[in-house]
Amino acid sequence: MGEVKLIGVDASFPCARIIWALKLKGVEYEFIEEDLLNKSSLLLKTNPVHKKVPVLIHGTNPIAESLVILEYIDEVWKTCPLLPVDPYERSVARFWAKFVDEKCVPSVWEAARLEGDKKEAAIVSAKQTLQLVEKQIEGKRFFGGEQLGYLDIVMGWMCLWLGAMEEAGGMKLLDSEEFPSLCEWILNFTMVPTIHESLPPKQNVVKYFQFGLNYMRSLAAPNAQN
Ligand SMILES: N[C@@H](CCC(=O)N[C@@H](CS)C(=O)NCC(=O)O)C(=O)O
Repeated sequence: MGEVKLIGVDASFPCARIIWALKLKGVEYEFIEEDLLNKSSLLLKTNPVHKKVPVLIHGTNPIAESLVILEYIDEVWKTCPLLPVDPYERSVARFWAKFVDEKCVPSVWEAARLEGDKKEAAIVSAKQTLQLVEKQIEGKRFFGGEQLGYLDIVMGWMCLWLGAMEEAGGMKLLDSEEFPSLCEWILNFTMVPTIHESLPPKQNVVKYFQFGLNYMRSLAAPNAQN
């Protein structure tokens, strides 16, 4: 099958997605910790377009972008299938995965980054995107149905990283009154041993986000519009 290596950072949720998928499928891999402040020649060579982690290296083939990597893993290692079998259900899972990465995560980041009145408006907007996800999990144990699947792994950032973003950004988005189904799903998801055992310590993630937020605020500072 070829050797499997994962270039990543411990506190990153796109990297956690790949770790979960590999572990669920029982794939042995070597984790190569990346220094994002001093990117390695291996990262620059294997992901020259985005220069971001995660990158999966299978044999000599590099694969970048966590959603792409998840699909690759699911196609190559057939045990514990992640994507639904039905083509329509697959398309629905992909739709929500794209929504989460393009709308949900950025809106939560924006709410964390902003301050003052703009923060309040950004919190309302972030909650609106989360409400759309809440509707998707209502009455279900997992996004994948009775079994954890691709979309659960994609949404997995909510089980720890969302709370860390709340802490780093001084805000509260998710509570069990407004988001009962998402909060219950977080418990179900976190109770799966493979997930639970491979979560990084929350304080490491909070520090990682604090660093990121300070950096983003420093970039926005000279611009009066932000
Ligand atoms: N869309 C990418 C996002 C990956 C991403 O944002 N990675 C971050 C770490 S969490 C990174 O490598 N940042 C380095 C940089 O932006 O220079 C994916 O899903 O893989």
